[in-house]
Amino acid sequence: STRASRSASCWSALNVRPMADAVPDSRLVGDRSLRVGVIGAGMAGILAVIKLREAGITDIVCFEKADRVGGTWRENTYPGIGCDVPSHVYSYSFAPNPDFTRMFSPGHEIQAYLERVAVDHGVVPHLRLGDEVVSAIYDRGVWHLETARGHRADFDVVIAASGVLHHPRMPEIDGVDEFEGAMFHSARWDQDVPIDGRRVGVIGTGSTAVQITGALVDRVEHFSLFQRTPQWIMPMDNKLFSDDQRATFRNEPHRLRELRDFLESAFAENFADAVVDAKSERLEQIEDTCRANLYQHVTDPELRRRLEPDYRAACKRLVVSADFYDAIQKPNAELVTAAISRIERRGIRTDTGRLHELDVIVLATGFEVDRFMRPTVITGLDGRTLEEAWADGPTAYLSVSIPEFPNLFMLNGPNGPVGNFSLIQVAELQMDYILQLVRRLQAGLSTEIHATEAAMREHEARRIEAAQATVWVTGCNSWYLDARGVPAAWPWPFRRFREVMAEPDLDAYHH
Ligand code: N01
Repeated sequence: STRASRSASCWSALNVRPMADAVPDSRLVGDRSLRVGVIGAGMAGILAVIKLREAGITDIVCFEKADRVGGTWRENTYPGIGCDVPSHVYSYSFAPNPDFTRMFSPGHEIQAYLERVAVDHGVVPHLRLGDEVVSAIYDRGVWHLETARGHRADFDVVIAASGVLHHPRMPEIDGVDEFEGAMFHSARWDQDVPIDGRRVGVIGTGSTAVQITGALVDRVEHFSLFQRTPQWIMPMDNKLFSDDQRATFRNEPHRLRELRDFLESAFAENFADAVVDAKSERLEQIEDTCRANLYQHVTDPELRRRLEPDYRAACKRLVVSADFYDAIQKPNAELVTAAISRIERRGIRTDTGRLHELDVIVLATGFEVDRFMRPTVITGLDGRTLEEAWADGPTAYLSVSIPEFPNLFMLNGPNGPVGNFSLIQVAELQMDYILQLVRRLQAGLSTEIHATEAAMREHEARRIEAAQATVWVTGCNSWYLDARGVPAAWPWPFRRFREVMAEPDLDAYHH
């Protein structure tokens, strides 16, 4: 093809040896210069562009509907936002950041980090900001993409990096339209709304609400936290890195690497591997730590009773906080456990009949976690849409490939390790895996690659069975559970994920 002939000069110009490690030379039947479309310029999309460039692919367009990169970290600007995965694990392995100021970074540092990586690693020229992909149609080896601004572009490969915790979930509460104050979802924080000295109500007690509580309570006149379900809180020591420590990280990179390795294995052993084994001793230790945290910090037995969950720790995504219990016990803070019956003009009324008068309501009510690339309309082989393929819920082989959607690969796709590992680590391993498939296309060894239906079904069956041993099914409701009550997550330890991602099993693919 013309593209195949174009590629030879492209390779020599770049002085890149394609495929050297992935495919034996004797099987190299020719190089194709691939055009790759990446959807989303958050943490995973930035990574995809960097890794594709490293693989010698330069014809890349990364579509981002917003006007800045950063994904979650661009969108979530609520007071107190931070990451509960240690900063030096929540960063790219190839771009360590000696300048993180804390063990667990505030959101703006992560956003600045992502922006800097995008600049330093040559991502910027590939970005098409403010242009949302509205449809992607596959036809005989080519993905035709169309954007909201009416641009059309064709690609050989599409990488969907559109995020997981992305679409705000609005609560179904009567009277939401009646409130006369300001109201917004936590991921749509309105920076123009004054907060200081006002009466603020937050609905929800997930990681987001807990962070907001700690950050707002001292700023507002009255703080009301509307709790439907109490949360276990893991204490956190968010220590500052001193100037000396940061200088050491900068000047002696191996020290930073050692810290990262240590944190990585500690995180895997102490948390990620524990939650997938409901019987593990480590999980009991997590619960003991959380209970001790509650009992040490909350002395009023009545408040303690209202804050104590009746399900196992880490059944819901574990909340990590250094200041929540202190904050909720401040004189101007109130934990409201009566159920919300409706929102009215002046505030929130609970089923006890009491009206909580408020100036601002924050909906920290979580996300629609089953959307993935949607609402983008994606059409694969034989006109089959993603909406049809996912009629019973989103599935993918190893979270990466969907049968009948060739040459489309996902980062942080359905049923992957969301919440239990660092999503950056997950995306890096997935991207290395995807690149091995992309290299086959590059080398002309395959023209269409997509998982077989059989491989996906078998993987799903094993995943669902394994999920029965996790803590997520021990009697709580959470965003991990899909419509059937099955955890939409990776139910095995981290090392198994690493092993499976090391090399694609081509028997699982049409290729
Ligand atoms: O959302 P959530 P989140 N009436 O879904 C409540 C990551 N994250 O944004 O438990 C009343 O956890 C709901 O109540 P219930 C992290 O992975 C990480 O807080 O369903 N309440 C729940 O309390 C996290 O897990 C970080 O009974 C209603 C809350 O809203 C994920 O994002 C920071 C309601 C939703 O909690 C999502 O966290 C932030 C209603 N109608 C987020 N509807 C860190 O790194 C919902 N709720 C620290």
